Amino acid sequence: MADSASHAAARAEALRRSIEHHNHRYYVLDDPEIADAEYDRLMDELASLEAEHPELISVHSPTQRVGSRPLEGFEPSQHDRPMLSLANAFSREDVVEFDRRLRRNLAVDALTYVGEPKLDGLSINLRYEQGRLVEAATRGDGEVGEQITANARTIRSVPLILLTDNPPQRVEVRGEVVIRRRDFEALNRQRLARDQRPFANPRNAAAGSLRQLDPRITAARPLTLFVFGIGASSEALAEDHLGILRVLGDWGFRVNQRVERVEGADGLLDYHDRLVAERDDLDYEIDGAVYKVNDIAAWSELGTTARAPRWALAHKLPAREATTVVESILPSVGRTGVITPVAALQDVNVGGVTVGRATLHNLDEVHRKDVREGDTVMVRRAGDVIPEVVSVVTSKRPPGAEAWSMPAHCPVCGSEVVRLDDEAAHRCMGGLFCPAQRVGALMHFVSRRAMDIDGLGEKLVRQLVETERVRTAADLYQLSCSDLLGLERMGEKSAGNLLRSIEASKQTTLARFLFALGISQVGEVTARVLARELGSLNAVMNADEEALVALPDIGPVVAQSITRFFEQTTNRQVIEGLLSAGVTWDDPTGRQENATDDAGRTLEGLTFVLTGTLENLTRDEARAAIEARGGKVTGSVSGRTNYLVAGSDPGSKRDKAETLGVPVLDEDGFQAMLG
Ligand code: 9MJ
Repeated sequence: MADSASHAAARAEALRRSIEHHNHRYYVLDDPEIADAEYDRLMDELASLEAEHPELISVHSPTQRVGSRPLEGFEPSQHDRPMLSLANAFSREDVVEFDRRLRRNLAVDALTYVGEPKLDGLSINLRYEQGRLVEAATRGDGEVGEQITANARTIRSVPLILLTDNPPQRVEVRGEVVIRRRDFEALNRQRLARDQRPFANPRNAAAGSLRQLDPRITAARPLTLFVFGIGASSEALAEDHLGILRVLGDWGFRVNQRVERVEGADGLLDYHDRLVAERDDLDYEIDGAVYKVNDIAAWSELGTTARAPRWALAHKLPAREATTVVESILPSVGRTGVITPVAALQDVNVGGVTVGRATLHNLDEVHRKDVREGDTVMVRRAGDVIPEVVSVVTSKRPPGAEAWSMPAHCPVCGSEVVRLDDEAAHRCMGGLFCPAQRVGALMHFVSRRAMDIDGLGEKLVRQLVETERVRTAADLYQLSCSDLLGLERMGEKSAGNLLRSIEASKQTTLARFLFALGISQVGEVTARVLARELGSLNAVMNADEEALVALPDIGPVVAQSITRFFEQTTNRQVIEGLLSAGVTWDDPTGRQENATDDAGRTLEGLTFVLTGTLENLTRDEARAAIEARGGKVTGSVSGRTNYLVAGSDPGSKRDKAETLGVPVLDEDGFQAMLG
């Protein structure tokens, strides 16, 4: 027995070391040695071992990174050594003067420095005892910060155990937590898709993520730690700063690759210039260069002021923000019909690039920031992302400037613009007709589960639209062989195949046809309900909201979207075109296709709400799976909700479900329920 326990302990230790090693390869060196599946297998083995032998679990196990429960609040945490800020230099003269002053104070002719990019994130202090992470804290006022240990543990580039056999007894490691640019863009895309307000910039996102009381939320945010030094240490680690950074790298931390040894003031200025030139290519936001004297013996000689060490300097980079005037606010129609307000600006140079437009995201954002035509605004450009309006200088507002409103009609096609009740976005309702939406609408129309026209990929659809051979779906049925032969890489054989495929698609079902129209909120399942319950296209087109809401599984938002769609004369014209081209169905209800689904209506009568990201299903797929089993999906949690399905980063819906006592399913629980 004792033998098997000690065997398990040894195996667990070996697994932890191996996992930490691969973690370091992946999250710090960006150079994994094994496939994700293999890594998962190691984690699974460790987790089962720990489940069998709970006495083996410790907070330093990689399985425990996201283990903790939400906190009530943050405890204060006193740093062993204060976290000072940095003195600033705004000009080249400031840098030359810094070097001159230090050389004078040290009575030397020349100094060697270390140049570092100054990352724009949140500084943290990590305390390790005997090589194990015991506490993490924000900078706070420099003396006392907030303890965020559970959150820091979720950051994969924070080693839980240092990769060394002889760590100091106690040491503070310091660095900057950031969100890399590509991770930030993905995070904001995800937030917009969930109608959550996007973060203004990576810094705010990183700061907000670290200050979450629930570490599970932090765990879902793509945070990265770059270390730049140490605080108090029970042992001297090296004689110079580069040596310290080397030791930190050996311990498993990420040290910025653009850290360099530079000589004298000329070296510093040259380092700064190169950083400015490379700024847009960096994957993280920086707001300056940091210069540090390399020789640590000189640090105590130079000492510190009340705020900052005398041996270091932050040299600011040119600002990426500028003020300019909003000439007009234009509604811009995207390929799915979503209308984005865009500010047309008086051209302005922002950090070396001329900016003439900035996104305002959606109408709520325009109102929240209260941006009006004629306003003077602050705009920000960060890397390659679309410039944004940050705020309005209200003192400069011209008299009579009026609040902006979304136009009632699409600026591209004149169809009605509607905001469906539970969406942040406004949409053009002319889905079948609007030139801005042509490619998107056609791709959907021809897709396998819609009209199922084989051989029409996106490239081809684009060519057909760009050469104006096709404007609406109805035009597809007018294509001739000679129309197709003029296109790139289109031979007689493929043209013939495509025409046959188009011809074959004419015989369809009403359900498929309704789905193919691409009505917002109408997926396959709703299309089938409409076909089954109403029986004919005319009945669907003429149903009012009241009649639609009376149908099973159709709520007010879907009903509104359907009636608005068919109210557009332009959409009706396209539908007429399709019918007169010969699109038809014998079996209006598509009963055959329904048959298989009706067999398993295991979720009949149950109402679900979806939140967060599921790993193996998109939101639409999860919805379809529920609807196919007779269940219903609604947008918000209420007393009538039977289950909340919560993926990662679930947001406020989860809190609400817990308050109301609504059971919460994770992805596994949900899959089990689907069978
Ligand atoms: C940042 N933010 O990247 C320091 N920093 O050193 C770097 N901050 C720093 N160094 C001493 N690279 C105090 C702050």
